[in-house]
Amino acid sequence: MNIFLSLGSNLGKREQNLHGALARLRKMPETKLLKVSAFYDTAPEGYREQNRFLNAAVQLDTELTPQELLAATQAIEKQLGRLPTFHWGPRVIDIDILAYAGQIIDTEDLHIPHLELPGRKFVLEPLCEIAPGYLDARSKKTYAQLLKLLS
Ligand code: PH2
Ligand code: MG
Ligand code: MG
Repeated sequence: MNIFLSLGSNLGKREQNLHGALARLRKMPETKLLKVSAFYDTAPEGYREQNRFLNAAVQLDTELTPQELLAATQAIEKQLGRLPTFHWGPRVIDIDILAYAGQIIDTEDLHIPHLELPGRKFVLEPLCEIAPGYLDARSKKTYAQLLKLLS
């Protein structure tokens, strides 16, 4: 299945936080991690007065619905000690659903594909390492094309 998540951390031990998230994703029910990108050290975008991030992208297979996957990733964020902060503020771990099997879903708490995906190099760079030819369901462009548009 083509389900992609992005991971990001800029508080505490960033690498350990990403590994902690990956270990927990691997333990989710009915779920298999298919691909994991390298970890990318990136400058903070949006709100700049914060630490650099470590970002990664993963591909997985799961029987969980998009809403169940959202609940599971939010539970992992909580387990790893994420506390509420301001929009785009620093976080121990952020797990965002980027794409779910080509579907377009817009509900109050969930937008798939992720609305900010096309403008974010820190998302597209790791994503292009694992799935450059995958078609973004909103823009109908591949991740490689979207990344190219940013440079
Ligand atoms: N996440 C944000 C805001 N800005 N910048 C980088 N480099 N990496 C992130 O993961 C990131 C960000 C909000 O989710
Ligand atoms: Mg995010
Ligand atoms: Mg998030």
